[in-house]
Amino acid sequence: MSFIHRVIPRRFPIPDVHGQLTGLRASQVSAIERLYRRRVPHDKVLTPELAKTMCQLTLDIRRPIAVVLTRRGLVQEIIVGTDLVLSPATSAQFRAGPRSLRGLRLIRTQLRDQPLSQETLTDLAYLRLDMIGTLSVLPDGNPGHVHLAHLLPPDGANRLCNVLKSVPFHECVLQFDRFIEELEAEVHAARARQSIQDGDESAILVSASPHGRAEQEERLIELAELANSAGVRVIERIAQRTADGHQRYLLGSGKLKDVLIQTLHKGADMVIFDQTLSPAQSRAIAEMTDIKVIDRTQLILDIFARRAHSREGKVQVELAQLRYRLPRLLGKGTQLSRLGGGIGSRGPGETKLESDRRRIHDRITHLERDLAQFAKHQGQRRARRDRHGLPVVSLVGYTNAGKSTLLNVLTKSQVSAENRMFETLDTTSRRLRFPEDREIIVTDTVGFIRDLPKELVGAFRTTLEELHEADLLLHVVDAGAADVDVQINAVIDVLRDLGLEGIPRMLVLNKCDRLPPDQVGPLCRRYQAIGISAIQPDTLRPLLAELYAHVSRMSREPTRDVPSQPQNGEAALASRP
Ligand SMILES: Nc1nc2c(ncn2[C@@H]2O[C@H](COP(=O)(O)OP(=O)(O)OP(=O)(O)O)[C@@H](O)[C@H]2O)c(=O)[nH]1
Ligand SMILES: [Mg+2]
Repeated sequence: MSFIHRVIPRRFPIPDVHGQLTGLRASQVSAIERLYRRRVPHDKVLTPELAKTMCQLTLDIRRPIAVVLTRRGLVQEIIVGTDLVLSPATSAQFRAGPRSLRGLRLIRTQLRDQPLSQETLTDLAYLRLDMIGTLSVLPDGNPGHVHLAHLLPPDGANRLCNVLKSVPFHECVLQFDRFIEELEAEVHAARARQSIQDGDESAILVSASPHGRAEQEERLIELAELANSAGVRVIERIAQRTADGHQRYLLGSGKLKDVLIQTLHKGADMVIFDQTLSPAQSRAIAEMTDIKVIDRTQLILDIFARRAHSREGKVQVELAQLRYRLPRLLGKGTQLSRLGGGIGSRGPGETKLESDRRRIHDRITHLERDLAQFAKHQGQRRARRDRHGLPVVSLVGYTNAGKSTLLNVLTKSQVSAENRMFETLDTTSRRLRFPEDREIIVTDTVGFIRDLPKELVGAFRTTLEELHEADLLLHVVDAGAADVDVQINAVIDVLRDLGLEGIPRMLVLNKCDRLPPDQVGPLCRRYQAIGISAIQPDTLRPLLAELYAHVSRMSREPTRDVPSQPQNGEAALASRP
């Protein structure tokens, strides 16, 4: 008998038993290993024979034993002890997307008969198992009660799972294959209803920082605007106060698990963190889940990638994306693509991400060379413009403050202005002619935001350097924003970083039409600003008067010897009060 046993070739190498094996005898481990040979018919949760052997072994080793079963009834994994971690091979082979179940069920023995613990139900939801269950071991080594639970399709309610009434094992009549087929169909139907309703990709937003609730909420509102600007629908916003410091996952692992469970349950496609994830945090999270997890910087880079139209803009964005990804490309082979990926397939493609660091370095060098070329041409453009000797007024400000709208109304142009963040990436210059025949050049450029990713500042340096040519910076502020001070300071910080604090500045409070009329005056006095509404041309007179006065004071006199080219953007609008 033993001879036959030895010569029967194993069709598959027997995988290891995982978990708490210390102190077990080799014979005990081999006995547990032999469970890998068992088969369970499709319609059964567990066979009586397998249940009985598991119970006897449990009694022998005084530790719980879990079997992870596939839908075909094979034993995929055996875990001894209470810690439930699937092996990387199993996680890779059986993926759990937000739209499906994992195709694995787990049944674990327990020495005392107890209902399913909260922790066990969390594992069910986190791992998106088909089913989870415990099997109590009777003192004589026979199976006692079985406790089973399964996930529920998302139905708007917050119930994640359903716990079935416990029954003695031999009375368990659940027909597993039919049950799981119906459950899966319901999950799919619920997801299909959701995608028809919304179409777009969806996300759960998370802020984890030591800041107070109000500040985090304010930042989450801005993050939601950014997400919308990237075409991502926000399903939920979660603020979590954490201790300052370098957490492995940015927030506690229990809380992160909660977030991931919510993401799976609600069918969201990704999690977006307001805080920048360090390369180590990105890697640790990627090892924990298949769900796409990105941070605010990646989101902003993604918006830039969507909006970049000019060749220069595209090069700048790709450069910023690669610089952001480079330190994050140190992970293990299979994780490279997931780590680097943005929202869709925009920006550098997967193949580039999977290439080695060397090639990314080469690409960066190549792009930097391209950018230097652009910068040279830009220098020539500037020189040409300088010969005209016209004063340059540059519009700067927080994204969505109304800079492009103001350029359009001042210079009768048609630059794109929309209610979404980072609509403008490329610089546009247009002439504004005052009735007195004095001309200036007005330039509109990319907007700023608090904590502007440093990769972007670096890559957009050539675009932003144009601001050095300005004789006056018109700082446009959305007067109706909830956090006017924060926005003003964020812009001033960026200007300082760019070494532009020496250029005269004029503060303009835009969108005053959104304020009650009696608040406009006091607000303007408080900030020593000029109040306007770019969508109401009549309100621009004081601003134009100030502009005219400013350029008149400037020593640079406009030269008249170069005939001005006919321009689309010539303004006939201005008139002095
Ligand atoms: N109510 C009101 N809306 C305005 C005003 N000025 C601009 N807007 C709106 O604000 C939104 C953003 O305007 P843009 O001109 O694109 O803002 P921007 O500063 O150029 O934004 P970025 O290019 O993203 O940095 C658009 O929907 C405009 O119609 C205003 O004075 N009042
Ligand atoms: Mg704009």
